Amino acid sequence: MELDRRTLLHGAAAVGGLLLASRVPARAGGVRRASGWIEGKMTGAMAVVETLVQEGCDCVYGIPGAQENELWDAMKSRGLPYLLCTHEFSAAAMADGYARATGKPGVLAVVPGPGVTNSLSGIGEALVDSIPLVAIVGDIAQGEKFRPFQVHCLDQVALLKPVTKGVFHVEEVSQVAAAIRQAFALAATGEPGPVAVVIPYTLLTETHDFHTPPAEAPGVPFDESCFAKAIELLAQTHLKVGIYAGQGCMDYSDLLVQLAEVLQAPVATSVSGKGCFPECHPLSVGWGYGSHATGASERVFGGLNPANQVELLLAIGVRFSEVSTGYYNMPKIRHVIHVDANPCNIGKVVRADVGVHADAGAFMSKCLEFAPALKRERDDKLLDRIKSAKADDLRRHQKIEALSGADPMAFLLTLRKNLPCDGLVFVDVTVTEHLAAEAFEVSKPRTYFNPTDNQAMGWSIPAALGAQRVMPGRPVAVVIGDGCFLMSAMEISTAARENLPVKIFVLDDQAYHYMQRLQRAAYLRTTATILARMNYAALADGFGVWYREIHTTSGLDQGIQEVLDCPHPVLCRVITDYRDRKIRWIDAVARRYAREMTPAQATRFLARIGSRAVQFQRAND
Ligand SMILES: Cc1ncc(C[n+]2csc(CCOP(=O)(O)OP(=O)(O)O)c2C)c(N)n1
Ligand SMILES: [Mg+2]
Repeated sequence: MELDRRTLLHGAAAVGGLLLASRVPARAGGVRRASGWIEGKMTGAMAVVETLVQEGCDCVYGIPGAQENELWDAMKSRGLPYLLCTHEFSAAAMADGYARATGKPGVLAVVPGPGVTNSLSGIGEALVDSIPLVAIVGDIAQGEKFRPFQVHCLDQVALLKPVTKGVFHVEEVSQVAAAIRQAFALAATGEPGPVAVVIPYTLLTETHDFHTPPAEAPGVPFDESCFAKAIELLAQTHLKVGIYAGQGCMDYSDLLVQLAEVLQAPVATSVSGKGCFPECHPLSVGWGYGSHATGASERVFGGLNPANQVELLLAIGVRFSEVSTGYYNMPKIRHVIHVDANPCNIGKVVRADVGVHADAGAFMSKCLEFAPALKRERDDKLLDRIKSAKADDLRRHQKIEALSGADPMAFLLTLRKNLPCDGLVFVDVTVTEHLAAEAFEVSKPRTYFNPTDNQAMGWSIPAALGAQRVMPGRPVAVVIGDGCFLMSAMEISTAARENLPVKIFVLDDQAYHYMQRLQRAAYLRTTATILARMNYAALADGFGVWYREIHTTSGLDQGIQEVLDCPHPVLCRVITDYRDRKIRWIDAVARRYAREMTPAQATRFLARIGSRAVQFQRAND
C-alpha cells in the first residue's frame, strides 16, 4: 500500500502514546509543575489549562459553550489569556495566524457540534498549509453518563479526522494532560499540522491525581546516505544550481542565505515560503519559478539562453503545491534534489534524482560543512541578470492601469513602502494575492501570510487578530477583497472590543474579481460575481472603529500612512479598479488548463466561446 501523507499522519496519531518522553525526571517533593510535569490533584479542566501553560501557550482562541464552560472558567482562574471571537472559523484562523507569526502551535477551544463544523474550514487550511494547531474540542457525555439525543451529538472525531494529523479522544479524566501533551508533540512533529483533542464535558469536572511527564516531539530523522548523494551532485561545480525554498526553511533564513551564497544559486520561494530568504538579497528572484511567478524567476531559472538555465534544482522544505506552481506549471529542470521533513512529499510532484528525508535546517547546516567542495565562484553575470530582471518587473508593476479608482499594484507597492519590514501582512483570497506574491517584497521571516492551499476566504482578518493579540507592538495589516471581507467582517467587533490595532484594507471593486477573471477567459461572461454596494463608513461606525477611504491611486500614499499611524484598529476601504491588469498566475494557469484539454473538450469549448463572441449583449451575472 502506498503510504500517503494522511495515512502516515493518522498512523502517528494512533501510536501517539509512544510520543511520550520516557525519561523520568526527579519529582520535587510537594512542588507542583516541576520541570514541566503536571503534578497534583485537580479537575480535568484544570489539567487542560496547566498543560497548556506548560506547553507555552500564550492565548486560547474560541467561543465557550455548555460543554466547555468549566474549561473557560479554569483558564480565567489560572490567568491563561484567551480571546473570544465571533465564529469558530475565526477561532481556527486566529490560532493559525498565531502559529504562523510565532512558530508555536496555536490553540483553539470550541464546543462540539456547530463549534466543530464551523471550525473545519480553518483547521483544514492549517492541515494543507502545514501549520501546527491544537484544537481542544468538547464532546457530549460518554460512557456511563451517555444519554441518547444529547445536544451537539454529532460524531466529533469523525468530523475532525479528515482535517487533522490526528485526533485524540479522551475517555478518562486521567488521560487529559497526556492527550494534550501528545497533541502538541504531534502537531510539531515532522511536517507540522493540526491535531484535535476531544474531551467529553463530564471529564472536565472530574478530579484526578496527575503525574504526567513532558512529551517531546521526536526530531526528524536524517537520511545520511541520501545526503551523501546530494552532496555528490551539488559538488559538481559545473552544474548551475537554483534553490526553491518553502515554509520548511522559515526558521533557517541565515543558513539559507549562506548556502545560496556558497552555491551562487538564485533563490525562489513558494508562496508560504515568502520571507524565508530576504527578497532584497541580490540572489533572490522572488516567488516561484515559471511563467506564473515573477518575471525574474522565470528568466533566471528558465532563461532563453540554455547556457544560463538552472541545471540542478535544490528544493528545500517545499511541496510543489498547485497554487505555488501555478497548476504545476514550472519548467522541467534536469537534476532535482528534494529535501523535506515529510518523506511522503518527496518526489510526489517533481521526480527527484535524490530525495533527502531531513529537517531543512539540519540539511543546510550539514551542507555548509561541505562548503569548500560546493563553492562556486562569485557569478557577477548572474547577479546582473537578476538585478536587471527585477528592475524590469518593478517597471511593469509601477505602471498604473486603473482609471476610476486605486490601482491594486500601486496599492501593494505603497503599502510595502509604508509598512515597516517587521510589520505583518495577511493577504486573503483576493486576486490581488497573486499580485502580492509577485510584487510585495518580503525581507523578514514570518511577516507575510496567505491561506495558500485551502484558499479559505475570510481567513486574513481573524488570522491577523490572532497574531496581533500576542504581538501588541508589531504593525499588522490585512489585504482583503470585498468578497472575502463579507465572510469574516464580524470579527472587527473583536478588534474593537480588545483594541487590537489591526489595519484592514478592503479592496472594494463590488465584485468577485478573481472569479470574473477565471470565468471571462473560459466562458466570455460572468455568473454570480457581483456584490452589494455597501456603506463601509456606517459599518465601521457600527463596530466602533476608525474609518478611512481611499479613492484614487494618488491618494494611496497619504491614506495608507494615516491608517498605519493610527494606534487603533482601522477599516480602510480602497476603491479598486483592476481594469485589465495582467496577472501572470491567472494567465499561466489558463494556458495550462487549455493545454490539458482533450480534443473533444477543446472543440466544445471553442464552439461555446465562438457563439458567445458574436452575441451582441453578454448575460453577465
Ligand atoms: C470559502 C470559499 N468560497 C469560495 C471560494 C472561491 N473564491 C475564490 S476567490 C473568490 C472571490 C474573491 O473576491 P474578493 O474577495 O472580492 O476579491 P477580488 O478578487 O475581487 O479582489 C471566490 C468566490 C473560496 N476560495 N473559498
Ligand atoms: Mg472584490
